[in-house]
Amino acid sequence: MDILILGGDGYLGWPTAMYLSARGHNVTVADNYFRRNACTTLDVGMLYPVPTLIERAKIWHQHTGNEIKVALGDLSDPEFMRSFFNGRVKYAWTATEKPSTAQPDTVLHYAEQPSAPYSLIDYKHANFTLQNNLLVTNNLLFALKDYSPETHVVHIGTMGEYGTPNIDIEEGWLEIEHKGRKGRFLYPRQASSLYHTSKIMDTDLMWFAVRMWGLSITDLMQGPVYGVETPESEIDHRLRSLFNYDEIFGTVINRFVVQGVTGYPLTIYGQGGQTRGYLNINDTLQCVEKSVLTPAGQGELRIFNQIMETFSVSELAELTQRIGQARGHKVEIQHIENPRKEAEEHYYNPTYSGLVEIGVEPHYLTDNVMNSMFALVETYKENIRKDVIFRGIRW
Ligand code: USQ
Repeated sequence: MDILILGGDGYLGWPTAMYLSARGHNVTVADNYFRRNACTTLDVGMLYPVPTLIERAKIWHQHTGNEIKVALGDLSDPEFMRSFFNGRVKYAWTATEKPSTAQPDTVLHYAEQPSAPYSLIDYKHANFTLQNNLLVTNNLLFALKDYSPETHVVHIGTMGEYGTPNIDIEEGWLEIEHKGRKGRFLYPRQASSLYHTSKIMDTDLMWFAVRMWGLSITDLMQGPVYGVETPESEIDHRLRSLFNYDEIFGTVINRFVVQGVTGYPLTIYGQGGQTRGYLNINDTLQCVEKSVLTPAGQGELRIFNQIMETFSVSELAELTQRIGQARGHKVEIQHIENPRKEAEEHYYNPTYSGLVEIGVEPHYLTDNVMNSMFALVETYKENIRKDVIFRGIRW
């Protein structure tokens, strides 16, 4: 398949590009380096330096002979987005002289500002989040309508769209009976950050485009992802995904492992009863691949909940402490005042069977997996900056 990955330089975009390239697909990545630039501007630190997208594509090509085409630009600019569908794309790097101009069979849409704290730094970062995330999605939908309505979109949404309701969470849709009549609606959504709210709005835009123009879209409601190593990154450490452990871009498990290694007391926000569905980065890759191989129908918005198991923050802290201490680290647990506004004790019972039904085989957060994350972070211990771990961006 011809697969275009929007946001191909990010934490998930680059590992996905290699995973699909290794499995015989023709992959193009597009990115504007938002994530790297934001990390530099906000001085958040990264566990290790990561080569540019072009360098990574060249390293991948040297090792495998496979080509990942690179295009650099801002997808919130409609002309850049449309260039992938109207034959005007200008690549920043390709391995071959004449790149194919075929329209993609699939577009993976990761090109979003992905951080809840970033979206609430101040009104400027809130505006950027809304502007980038909604315009990229809208530009994609119009490009498909105008040039390529049969292309299947796989979008990364978030479990945070549902919030933490006091009823079971279904996979995207809810059958409602009201005054004796029944209808099927998007499951009620109520996010607890502006970033998560932008993803709700994405879903609404995509649902509109599916109804009006018959597009084919899969929306993956993903939970927080952990991990870094994938089979493809094991080929050469320079192919590893970027790894953040700061308050803005680091997800909680990755942060806790770094805190454990560096002796920083684990930052449990509030009571620690916040429960979420988590998944290993390797399962993100599987879920996306299975979704690509079994596309949604034309005129279908298909929604899967992309999580493999649930944990509370306190359970994650206890696991980190147990594994860290067995490896000789001093791992303290601390509860700090929650900078976020979120329920700290709540009901949480999401359904997540759809992806397993299309062939995903879950990896779980076992002691072995935690040990391998610790082992990797330990090798970069000298790089860890304690000053970026907590800065207290308040809601
Ligand atoms: N938390 C702590 N201490 C920390 C960091 C986080 O207690 O040091 C808590 C948070 O308050 C939250 C939970 O851990 O209750 C998860 O936080 P997170 O930062 O790992 O995840 P979140 O902000 O929800 O966002 C991440 C990704 C986002 C994705 C989302 C999925 O950054 O792109 O959409 O996970 S979900 O959480 O299911 O909405």
